[in-house]
Amino acid sequence: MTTTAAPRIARTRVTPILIGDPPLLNSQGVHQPYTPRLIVEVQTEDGVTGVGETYGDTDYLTIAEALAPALVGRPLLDLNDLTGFAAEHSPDVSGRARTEVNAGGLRGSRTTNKLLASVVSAFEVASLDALGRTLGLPVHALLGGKVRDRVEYSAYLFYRWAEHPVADAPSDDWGAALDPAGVVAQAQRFADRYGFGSFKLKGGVFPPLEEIDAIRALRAAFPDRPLRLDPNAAWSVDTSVHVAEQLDGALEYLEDPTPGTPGMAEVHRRTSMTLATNMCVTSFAEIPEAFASNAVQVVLSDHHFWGGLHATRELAAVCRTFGVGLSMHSNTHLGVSLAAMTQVAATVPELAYACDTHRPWQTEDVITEPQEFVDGCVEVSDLPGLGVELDGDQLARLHERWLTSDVRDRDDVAAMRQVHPEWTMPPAAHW
Ligand code: GKR
Ligand code: MG
Repeated sequence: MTTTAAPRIARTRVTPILIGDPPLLNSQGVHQPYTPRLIVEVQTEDGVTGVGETYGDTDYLTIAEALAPALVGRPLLDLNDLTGFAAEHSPDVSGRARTEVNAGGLRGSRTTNKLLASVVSAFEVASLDALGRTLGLPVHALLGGKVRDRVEYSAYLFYRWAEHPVADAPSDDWGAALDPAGVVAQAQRFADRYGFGSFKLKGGVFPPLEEIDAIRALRAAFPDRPLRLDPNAAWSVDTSVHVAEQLDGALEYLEDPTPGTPGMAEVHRRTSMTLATNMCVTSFAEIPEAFASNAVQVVLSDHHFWGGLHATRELAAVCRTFGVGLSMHSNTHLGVSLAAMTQVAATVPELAYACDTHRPWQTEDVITEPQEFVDGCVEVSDLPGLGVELDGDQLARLHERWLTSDVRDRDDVAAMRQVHPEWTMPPAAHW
């Protein structure tokens, strides 16, 4: 059934862009100098335009480019069957040949449904932005209203090189962080510059004992701040248990220490450590087993791969029902995604943990006034829609970069090979 009163979609636009990214290290390798994102625009027949952002690798772009023209003529308000509609209008990307490109592995299994949901989320957000602008209401009001005026984010600490090892790469002045002292210095800078009150260290880079030392150094430097460690499932169950015992009392939570729901359940059973995930619970289908076995105590939602802002609120309700905590995962993103994250986070009463964001690592954006982090928080905009304006010149510049580059997919393994030619994708639980 379709809604007839709402304005219809008259025009859609999908713009692939490449954004500069620092040499951040993780269990697979290192971030490339540029990473793809997609900016989606939805314009109503009244000429109101809404914007959304999502992952930009080839599979996402392929789906988005097929879905965008099919949406023209649909009522803006038909959001509840957007996923079904998208499934009908999507090309099959399941069999696309891949080499080792697997950044998706850092976000759990890479299923066709998740690819679809990630694309749908951008169109859902753009539609809500357009609807809010039409009605003069912020997106949070369309979701039932905000329960807080500011959303707290945590500082996302990465081991990193000072510079990319290739010519003509973007650069910044953060310097290298390759040991506990470097991690503490990075955390101090995050705290001084943005006021972040909690810290997450991306682990899985160095042997676990070195990462334990880094957390201990952070604990000594910031005795009262919540700390998290996320090795992206690089550890075996036994290693995870060892780290959890060593860091007992030092961590707010341990994130995805080991792959898979059964492994996570065993780590929790043997240690009582609070475990968070953006890898083993990434879709509704993965919830029953994980909650029944008490494998995770905090789900890190990502409105992109959960399918949008309404889906995020549905996830919040399920978590509430089962007494599981909720916070937010992030990947390299710009201000449109941050605005969507902030709007939906503002509506979830039980959000008890500061959300993740990569945004401070980005030095460019596609919005005219990038959000500021004050005391680690982003203010919840009450302006119509998402409360951000696209910067057409910036969008065109980053799209031009995409057009003139051959980077189409995030590939942390290939980036690492620039320095270590023998590097291959490390298997999960390799430590
Ligand atoms: O940006 O290197 C990274 C992270 O490792 C990212 O890809 C993860 O998916 O941020 C994510 C996480 O929390 O696991
Ligand atoms: Mg994670």
